[in-house]
Amino acid sequence: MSYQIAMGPRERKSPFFDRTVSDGATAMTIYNQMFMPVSYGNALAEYNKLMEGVSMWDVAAQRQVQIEGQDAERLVRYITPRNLKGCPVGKGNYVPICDHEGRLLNDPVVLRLEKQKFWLSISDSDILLWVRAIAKEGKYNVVVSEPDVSPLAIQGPKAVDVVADLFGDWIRNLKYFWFKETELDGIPLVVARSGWSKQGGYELYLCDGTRGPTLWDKVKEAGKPYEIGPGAPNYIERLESGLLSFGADTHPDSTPFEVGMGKFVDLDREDEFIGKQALIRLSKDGPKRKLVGIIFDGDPVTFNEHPWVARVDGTIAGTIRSVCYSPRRKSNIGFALLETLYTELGTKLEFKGEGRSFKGEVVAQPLVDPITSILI
Ligand code: THG
Repeated sequence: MSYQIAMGPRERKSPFFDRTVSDGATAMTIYNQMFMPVSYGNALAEYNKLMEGVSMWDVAAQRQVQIEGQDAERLVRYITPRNLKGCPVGKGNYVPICDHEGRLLNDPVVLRLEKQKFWLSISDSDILLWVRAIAKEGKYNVVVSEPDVSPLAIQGPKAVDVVADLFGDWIRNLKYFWFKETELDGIPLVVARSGWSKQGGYELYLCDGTRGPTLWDKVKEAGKPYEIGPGAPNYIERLESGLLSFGADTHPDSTPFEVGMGKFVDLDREDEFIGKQALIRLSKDGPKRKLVGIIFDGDPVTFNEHPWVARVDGTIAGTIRSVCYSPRRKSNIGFALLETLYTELGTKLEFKGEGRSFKGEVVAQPLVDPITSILI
C-alpha cells in the first residue's frame, strides 16, 4: 500500500517551506501544526555535513509563545520548575514545563528579550493554550501570543564562519545560549548561539515571515564557500549526543526526573511554581521509569515508526523510543524508556522491530563522547 500525507489548511507552512522543497526536501513531519523537513534524501550525507561542515535547517515549527506585560517574569517563573531568578536579558535557558502532577508538558528554550518580555521556543505540544489559561486564571497582567517568529538553524563546525560572514565577528564572542536582536539588510532577526546539535552553531529567529525566502537565499549564498547544504534536526547526531526529543522519547506522563531533566528542577525554591508539591513527592520516591541509552546488534537500522516493546528475560520492561545506526559508535544505538528496575548499566534487552529481532544492552550516556567543546 502506498499513501501520502495530505496537505491542507489545518497544517501550516513555514516561511522557508517553498525553498526547502526547491532545495530537495524529501520528507516532512508535522510539528506544532507546521510542516518541518526531516530529510533531503541522504541521511548519511546530511550527518556528515553537520559533523564536518555546516548545514541549514528550517526549524520554523519551533514556534514561540510570547509572554509580555508587567507580570511576565512572575508568570514565566511560575510555569517552570527551573529557577530563572536573575536570568539576564539576552540569555536563553533550557527548561521543563510541567503540569500540576509534575508531568512534562514541553521542554522549551526560554529567551528573555526584555525585562518583561519572554519567548518560549517550544517543542511539539500546545503551550500557547496552557499559558493563556494559567495567565487568565491567575489574573496575571500579560499578553500571551504567538508572534511571527520563525527560527532557521545553522549548525556544524563551520557555522561560526558563515554567521560571522553574515553579521560580523562579534558573533564569535556570543556565549552559548546567549542571543542578540539585530537585522540583516533590513530583515529583523534574533541571532542566538544555540541549536539542537552538539556540533556548535546558531539559530536565526526570523521576525518577519514574508522575508523567509530572502533570508534562506542569503544564508545559502554566504554558506557557499563552506559548502553549506540543507539539512534537518539530525536524528543520528542527537541520539549520539543525548539530546531529548519531546514526544518521541517521552511518555504522556513522564516526569522531568524520568527523562534526564531533573537537573533543571529546583525544589529548594521558596516561591511557588506549577507542580512543586508533586515534584517534591516524585523526587523522594524516585522515578518509576528512566530514559537510558542502549546499543544493539544486527545490520544498521533505519528508523522506528513507533516505539518498540522491550523485554528483559521475557518480561516487558518498557519501550524503545528512538533508534538509529551510529557511524561514530559503529553500532545500532537508541534511547529506551524502561522501568527503573531494568535500567542498570549492562542490563540485557530483547526487542522486535522492522520485522527483525534484536538483542541489546543498557549503556552509559552520552552514547558518543562529545568531540567539540561549544561551551565557549
Ligand atoms: N532551539 C530552539 N527551540 C527549540 C529547540 C531548539 N524548541 C524545540 C526543541 N528544540 C526544544 N528542546 C530542546 C532540547 C535540548 C536542547 C534545546 C532544546 C539543548 N540542550 C542542551 C543539552 O541538553 O545538552 C543544553 C541544555 C543546557 O544545559 O542548558 O540544547 O533546539 N530555539
